[in-house]
Amino acid sequence: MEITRVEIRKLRLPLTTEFKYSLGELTHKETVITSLYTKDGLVGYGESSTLPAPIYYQGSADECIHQQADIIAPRIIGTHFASATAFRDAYKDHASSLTAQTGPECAFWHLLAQEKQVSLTSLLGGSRTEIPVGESIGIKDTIEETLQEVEQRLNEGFIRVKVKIKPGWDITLLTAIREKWPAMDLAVDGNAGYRLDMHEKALRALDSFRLSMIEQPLAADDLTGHAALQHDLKTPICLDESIATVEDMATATSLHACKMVNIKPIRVGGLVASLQISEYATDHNIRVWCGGMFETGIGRAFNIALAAREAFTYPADMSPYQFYFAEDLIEPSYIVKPNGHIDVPEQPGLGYIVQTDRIEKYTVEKRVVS
Ligand code: OSB
Ligand code: MG
Repeated sequence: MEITRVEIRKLRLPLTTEFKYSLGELTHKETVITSLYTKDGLVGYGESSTLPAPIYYQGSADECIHQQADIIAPRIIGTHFASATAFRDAYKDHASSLTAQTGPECAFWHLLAQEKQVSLTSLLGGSRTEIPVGESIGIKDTIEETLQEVEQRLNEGFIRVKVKIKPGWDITLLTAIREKWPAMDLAVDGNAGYRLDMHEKALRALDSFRLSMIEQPLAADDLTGHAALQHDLKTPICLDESIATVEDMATATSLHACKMVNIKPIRVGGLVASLQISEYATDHNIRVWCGGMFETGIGRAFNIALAAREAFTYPADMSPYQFYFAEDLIEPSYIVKPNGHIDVPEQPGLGYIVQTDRIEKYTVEKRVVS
């Protein structure tokens, strides 16, 4: 497969509702859509989902565009690649942003699926026909608002709910949720907002809410802190921000820093690393599941295919686009069925039709390398 042209677009999409978490507040979404063109006339799409500020993880949209256009594109144009690993090897030690790496690599998987005439899911070794999903609920102004959203999601069939927490927005909230729904599958995500020395009491108190996991309570680099906490808590700790590579996963495993890991292609540079990390984790009895970062349907298509692998046993963060955007970049978009699952597409390629006119409509910047 030989790439002849790379198009990189920065998109700005208004959010239909703003989203707050421990580090800040989002009012609109920026994302980078990468398309790869081959000599044989195929086009592959991928997404590097970014946030309007370089919070959460590395890589603003602008940094992504710079690395994709100036570092990655020149290394992939004109060369024949037989596998996604070979493709990734062409730039992985040269482009430091894993966010920037994700879009091109996913676009390459999309090309492979088209060339081989198979679904992305079967290319990735997935066998599920539907995946269980849940919502990630942001920090609201009032507990009442959160309860209303939880109720709405449960009515819509969502199988589990994850609520964002931060110091001071945790115990009272969880007490209120558990009072109404003693048995629902409930998880929390601290987005690295706690410190073991300052918030030990609250962190220990989380153990009494029968949570299915406590996601990333402490700083990304505080693996020993997570290990100390996991040692004392019966609730599984799930790492998100801490795990960027399979080496991080190995370190976390040897420290017993977690019992679960949230795998997001966008955080680890694409699907090659997602597969490596998930295999390492399952081999070491760490439960894996697929997270998200407000991708549009293009990025979500890769997350859905990944979550269709047997190892991904916990429901994915996979809210439908309507929760965030006025329209999706794929049509028809995926839907959450009343049983709380999303159907895994079986047709060859991405499984969804990319809406190029909508990509164009939201594009605020474009770079072409050929
Ligand atoms: O921690 O999982 C996270 C969004 C932005 C940054 C970090 C996180 C999230 C989410 C989004 O929880 C979940 C989704 O994409 O549906
Ligand atoms: Mg998280």
